[in-house]
Amino acid sequence: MRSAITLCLVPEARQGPFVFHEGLEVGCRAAAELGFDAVEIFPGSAMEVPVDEVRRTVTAHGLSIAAVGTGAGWLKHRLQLCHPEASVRDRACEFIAAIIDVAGELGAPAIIGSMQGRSGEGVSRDSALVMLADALGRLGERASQRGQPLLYEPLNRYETDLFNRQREAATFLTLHGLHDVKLLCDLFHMNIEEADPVAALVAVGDRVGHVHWADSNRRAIGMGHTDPRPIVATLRSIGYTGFLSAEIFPLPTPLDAARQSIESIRTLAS
Ligand code: LER
Ligand code: MN
Repeated sequence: MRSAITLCLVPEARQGPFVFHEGLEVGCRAAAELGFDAVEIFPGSAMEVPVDEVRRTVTAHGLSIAAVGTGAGWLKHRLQLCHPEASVRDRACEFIAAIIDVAGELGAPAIIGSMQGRSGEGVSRDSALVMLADALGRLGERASQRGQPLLYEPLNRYETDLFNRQREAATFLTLHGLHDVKLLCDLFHMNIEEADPVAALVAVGDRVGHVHWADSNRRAIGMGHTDPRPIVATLRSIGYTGFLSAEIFPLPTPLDAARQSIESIRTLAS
């Protein structure tokens, strides 16, 4: 398994679960010095990902890009895939599609986490799921044309009511023939929602496309009460060879969080 660390380019997301916030060059230099294989980027939009410049910076540091987040569409523009207004849903899809395109050029998948939205006034959960399936179908196909999966992330109950657990999400993807969509298994959300995270990973097997490597309190693995050993053993047993990406709070300092993350990955999963 390969190591990655989050690098946020959005000032509005300063309080979010991202480790580096000082720009691409500074974040890449720190990630490379610590020995990470890759960075996971959280940009304000596709326009903030100038492909040639990003490729140059990342490769100059011997890194690759693990994934690109789309959550700024929600955070900055309040776009989401199951919004009651079709025009907002369309803009949400366009926002994500543009990120899929630049991520694809950089050899990385895009993530749909908070952009999935939730049911609400005028949208029942059932109709939200129809909208979600439709969007994942179109966006998954676009990702696949660029040689990438699309990463769909079940979130905890305080962030969405669409899917909180891996198994239900995998069943939904299969039911709708969404073969281009893989699951992003965030260990922080799983700690809240899964009765047995290990059993959940076994159940979804090769649907696992990416892992957010976070402890129970969303700090670096080792700073909370999750036991990562059975999780790593299970990921190995299901043949997972993708990224363990530290999407965590930069606590007590970004450097401490990053150092603890890379040490845990080296010790347990390299
Ligand atoms: C995104 O990866 C995530 O985990 C969400 O909790 C962000 O709000
Ligand atoms: Mn996550």
